[in-house]
Amino acid sequence: KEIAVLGVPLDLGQTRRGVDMGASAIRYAQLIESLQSLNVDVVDHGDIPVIRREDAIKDQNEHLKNLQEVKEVCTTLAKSVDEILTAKKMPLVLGGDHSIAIGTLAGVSKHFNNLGVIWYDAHGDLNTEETSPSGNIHGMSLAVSLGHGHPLLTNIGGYAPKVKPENVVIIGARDLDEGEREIIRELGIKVYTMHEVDKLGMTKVMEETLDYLKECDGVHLSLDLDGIDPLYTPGVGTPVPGGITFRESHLAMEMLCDANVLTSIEFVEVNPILDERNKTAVVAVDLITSLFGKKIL
Ligand code: DIR
Ligand code: MN
Ligand code: MN
Ligand code: MN
Repeated sequence: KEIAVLGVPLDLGQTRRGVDMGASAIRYAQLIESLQSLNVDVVDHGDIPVIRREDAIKDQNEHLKNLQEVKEVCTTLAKSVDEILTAKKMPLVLGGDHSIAIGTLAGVSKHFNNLGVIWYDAHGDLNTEETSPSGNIHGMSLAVSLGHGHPLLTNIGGYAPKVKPENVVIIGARDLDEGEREIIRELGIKVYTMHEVDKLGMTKVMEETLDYLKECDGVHLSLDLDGIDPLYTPGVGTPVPGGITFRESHLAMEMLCDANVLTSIEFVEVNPILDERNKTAVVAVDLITSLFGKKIL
């Protein structure tokens, strides 16, 4: 199956500059070449057009920053992802900040009746305009995909919700806002916080995750690089100590590869300006190659 790489140089879902260069940093870390050396059929579809911060509306709702701009970019992204899946290719979306998941999932979910989502992240991204302490849409993208949030976002693609709460698994959470804890409780979302990762070990976490999603007809992996410990991935806008290790993440990707369940993938929040010599993008490429079958032996 052909892999279609799509960059989304959007930084308007949060306030730190530089995450718009994430897709370039991942390409510079030899993503395409590394996949080709595994004999993966990969085509780089380039970047989708985004609105630059300089051109964003100046007078913004501080509780929902850059709403119009994020909506427009996610609408374009949803169309591109939809076309990739219609052409029977697999989308590999590179952020950009995590608000782009709204667009990716809007494009992906119409192709599945029962889409599963693995949200690999230090955060829940389950805020709404009412609960968000920051007003940043990258902290709302999972809530929006579940149908909770501003209608301009939840209705992208013309339907909501994109995902059912019982088909979502969050892995790596260690920084949740109070409103996010409430929605997790209300909707009964499956969460493996760092407590469970420590206690069960990544093998069990992934076995349980795969079992939990076994009725799904597709599975999307949304991987926020801040899910991994900032020791390994310092180039992210909101680092949180005590994260998933490099080895645990490798194992998780290898188990996903062996299970052969993923139907779309996105890697987000790489910020080369905050990084150390592109270390975070290199880890991203390393994890992606594990997803596509790279083995040590
Ligand atoms: C925080 C941070 N919970 C917010 N979220 C981040 O702004 O809603 N998500 N960084 O990845
Ligand atoms: Mn306020
Ligand atoms: Mn996130
Ligand atoms: Mn995060």
